[in-house]
Amino acid sequence: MSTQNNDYSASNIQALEGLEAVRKRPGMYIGSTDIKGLHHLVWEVVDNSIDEHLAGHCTEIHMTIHEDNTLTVKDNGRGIPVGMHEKLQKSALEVVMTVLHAGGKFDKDTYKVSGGLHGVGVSCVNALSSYLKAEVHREGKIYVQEYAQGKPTSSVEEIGTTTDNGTIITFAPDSEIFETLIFKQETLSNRLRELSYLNKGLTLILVDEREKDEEGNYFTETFHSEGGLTEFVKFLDESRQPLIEDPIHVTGKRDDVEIEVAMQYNTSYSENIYSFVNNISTREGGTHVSGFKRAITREFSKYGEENGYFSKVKFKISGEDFREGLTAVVAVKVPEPQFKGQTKGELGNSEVTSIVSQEVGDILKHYLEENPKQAKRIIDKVLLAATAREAARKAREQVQRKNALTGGGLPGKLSDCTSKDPEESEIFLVEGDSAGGTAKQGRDRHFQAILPLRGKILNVEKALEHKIYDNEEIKNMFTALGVSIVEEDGERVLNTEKLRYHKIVIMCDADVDGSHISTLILTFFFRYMKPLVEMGKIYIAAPPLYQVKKGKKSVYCWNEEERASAVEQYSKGENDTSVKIQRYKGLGEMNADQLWETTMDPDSRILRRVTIEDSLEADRVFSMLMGEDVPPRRAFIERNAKYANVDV
Ligand code: 0RA
Repeated sequence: MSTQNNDYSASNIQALEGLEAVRKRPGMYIGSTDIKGLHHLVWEVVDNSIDEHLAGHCTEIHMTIHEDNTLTVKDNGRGIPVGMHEKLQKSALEVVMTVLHAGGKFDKDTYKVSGGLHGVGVSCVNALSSYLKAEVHREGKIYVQEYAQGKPTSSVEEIGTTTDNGTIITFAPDSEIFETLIFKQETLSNRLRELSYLNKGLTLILVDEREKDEEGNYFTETFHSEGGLTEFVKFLDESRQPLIEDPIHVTGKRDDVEIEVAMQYNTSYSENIYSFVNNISTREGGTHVSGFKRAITREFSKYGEENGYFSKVKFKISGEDFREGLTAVVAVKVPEPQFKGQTKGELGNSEVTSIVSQEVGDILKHYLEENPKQAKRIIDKVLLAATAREAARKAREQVQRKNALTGGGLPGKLSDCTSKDPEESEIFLVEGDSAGGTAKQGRDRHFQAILPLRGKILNVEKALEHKIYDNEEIKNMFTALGVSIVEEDGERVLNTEKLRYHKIVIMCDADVDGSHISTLILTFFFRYMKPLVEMGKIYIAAPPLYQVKKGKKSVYCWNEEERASAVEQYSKGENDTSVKIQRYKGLGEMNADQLWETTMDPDSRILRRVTIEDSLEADRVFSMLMGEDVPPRRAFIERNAKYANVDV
């Protein structure tokens, strides 16, 4: 199969050494070899197609997940060049596919996505794939080359003629490298949707050949947006009530920095600012977001002062108050972005702050002058936010003072662990007093604490902040965990220095009510203790759904398949196939030993860590599941019914 010759030139060896390095230390190039790293491969290929779009040459990107979990990305860009590379004396296609960082060296006339977090080059994808095929349609001809673990297994072959332009990359991630090879449809779908809003006019199509409908058609989704960020904001606020009719839209360019912002105010209390640099999400914000916030505070303050709206206010209005109920997308394109922070998710270029601040400021000032009705509505909301914040501060201080008076006492309901080392301590938040009792008996008291929560906890999505401090369960969670909300420069931040447990485990019944309660607790963490979620401290316990028994033997089952196979195994060679199945309706039905064994014992339990892999989607889902609006909630539940643990 291999047509590789043995006459390695110096450059050949260099190229292979580069790719060897990628295989030796994949983490250095794609972050990790888990499911995140796996998807990183896809983004690497897609980024190249997006670069073609940014350069004005590509209007469509097709992504296909094949049945065998290989993946194809097809674009109608210019096609990877195939001519002879003078210096390396081989086809440019082979150079792009096998030389580290070669891809970007060909044309420098646009902002490259590859300036950012990704940008290790499509050759990295090649190095980490057991098989890859590159097909190029260019100048009337079709060219193909195949590779294994980054090494060509064929020369660049001309296989036919074409009237199209473009590149088709098919690859199989290498099982020697990756812990999992299964692409997640939802992850790919969410990012393609996001890319369609960030690149208006571009069509992105996802086909998943692993999923067929009744008529035998593959799962297909098409993403295309003409409205860009304005539509993005509307999508994010789908289940919220808008405060102004249309999002405020800002576009501008200064000193080679391109800016686009869309912002909308809604009647909720949450602030949601999503930011991007060269199409890459900057989860930790950075200088572009600082510039945006600065403009909001400055322009609204000025407008409010000048129009006498703040004359009666007796306390300081903080920056946060101007952003309550604000959903915004801030996207910039920067020629040479510097990424900072732990996960490189923060833009560092200092010049960007004032550029964004001025551009957004100019348009916002104009908007407020031209739209006094809308401006008044927003200012009224700001005043409400400031008043509520003042009330929340008082309520919080009262709770915290009370704690101080009672010697920082822990909640009476908490059965604490004996260890005082947060690194080894865990807390179980348990639904109901009765399950709490069982958990208390079953636990290892050395490192496991139990806090029972009563029934349905407060839905924080619908409550004002100061109200949440009246709630017993919520107060208990703050005190038991040892975290507090403090104000720094008028901004609320969660102080986690005194966090008492490194694992916070939500343990609810495996039924519909239980999952509702989990969602309420998660909503609380997401809105008021988000850093704990980001730090990966929040877990969900997975109690078994069934116990299948025969004589003295028994086995726990977590899903239908396990149950079916257990029943089959136990009934082997017997006429009587009613062997005994117990369905656990609630945690309370297990005795303490069973609960320990199945759900709490670190050696045998299953814990699911809660991540904000896609906080944008999480926010939308929380506001939808917990909000007022019924139709989207029903649609979501129906769409996801097959994933939910349906109570039987
Ligand atoms: C190098 C140079 C040019 C385009 C590309 C690579 C390219 C790479 C990929 C990967 C997936 N799709 C792609 N499309 C293009 C510039 C081509 C030119 O100057 O004609």
